[in-house]
Amino acid sequence: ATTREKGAHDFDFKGYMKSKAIAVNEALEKAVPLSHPERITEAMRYSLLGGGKRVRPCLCIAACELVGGTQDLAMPTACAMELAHTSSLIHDDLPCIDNDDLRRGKPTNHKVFGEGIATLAGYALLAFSFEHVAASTSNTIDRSRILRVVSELGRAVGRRGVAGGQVVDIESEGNGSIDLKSLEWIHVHKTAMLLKCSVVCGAIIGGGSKEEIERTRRYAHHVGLLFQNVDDILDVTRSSQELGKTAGKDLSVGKATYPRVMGLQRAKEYGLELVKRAKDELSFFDPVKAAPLLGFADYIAFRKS
Ligand code: GRG
Repeated sequence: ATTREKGAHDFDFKGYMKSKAIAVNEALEKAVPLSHPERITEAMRYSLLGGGKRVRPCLCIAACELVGGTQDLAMPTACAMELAHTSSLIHDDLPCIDNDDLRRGKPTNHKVFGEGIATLAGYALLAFSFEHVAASTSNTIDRSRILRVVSELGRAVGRRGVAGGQVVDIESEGNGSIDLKSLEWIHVHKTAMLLKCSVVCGAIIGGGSKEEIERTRRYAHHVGLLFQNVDDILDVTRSSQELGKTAGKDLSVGKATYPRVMGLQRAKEYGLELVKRAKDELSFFDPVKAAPLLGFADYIAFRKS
């Protein structure tokens, strides 16, 4: 292997993620201090600071660094991605949507603060994500880049992104004959859009070229689908372990998943195809600089839980 390839191979992905997540947690803590009216800030902080892998902010920082920017320049934008993500989780758990009692092993926001406060905390987090990018991004960053970030974020969370994806997901509930195209439409919008937005905005802030930005966008598109593909496969394999090797999950009932739409074996093969496609987009970059994003694709593809 050449020195460059060796460098990429030796990359300590877990160490990288851990150090970025610590920095992101500190920045989030400072961004939303406890203040009047305390009840809503408490609710915002409960979901924002109570765990979470910080995947989106880490992707944002990694993309910024990939194109020559720094962690500090990317931080307000990286935090904005987590603020918007947290907002969508709070709203997703509400009784009127998924009606979940637990999130990250803890009672959901509305279980602790009530539905009214949880709804408002979700809105406030989403609104603040935009304010934070606009108000806290360094003055040294060209204003046109900040405008592009705000526009990408708005698109990613709105009707052409996360919210639209959730609507189609709700509408498709109980549809036993959903095809691959419709399944992926939901995943692209509900999950991949904010992941794409995170890397794209990182690359914008870092001063990436059009080609660099679009490469990272396509990379994250495949990673987003991979994320769901692996989730669906783990769901089946987990159930088969619980039920004994021969039983397994009945793939003919329940919500639409990759194994249900294409069969378990084909779904696994497709996962490998997605990780390859994601990494192919990065072959354009210096492999040492692309190591965090390459490591991230492997981390998603080969995770066990
Ligand atoms: C307020 C933006 C907004 C949208 C409202 C409710 C809704 C519309 C959309 C639901 C969006 C949703 C829950 C998508 C699933 C996203 C997903 C893959 C969540 C899990 O992400 P991880 O694993 O979670 O990164 P952690 O806990 O690590 O943060």
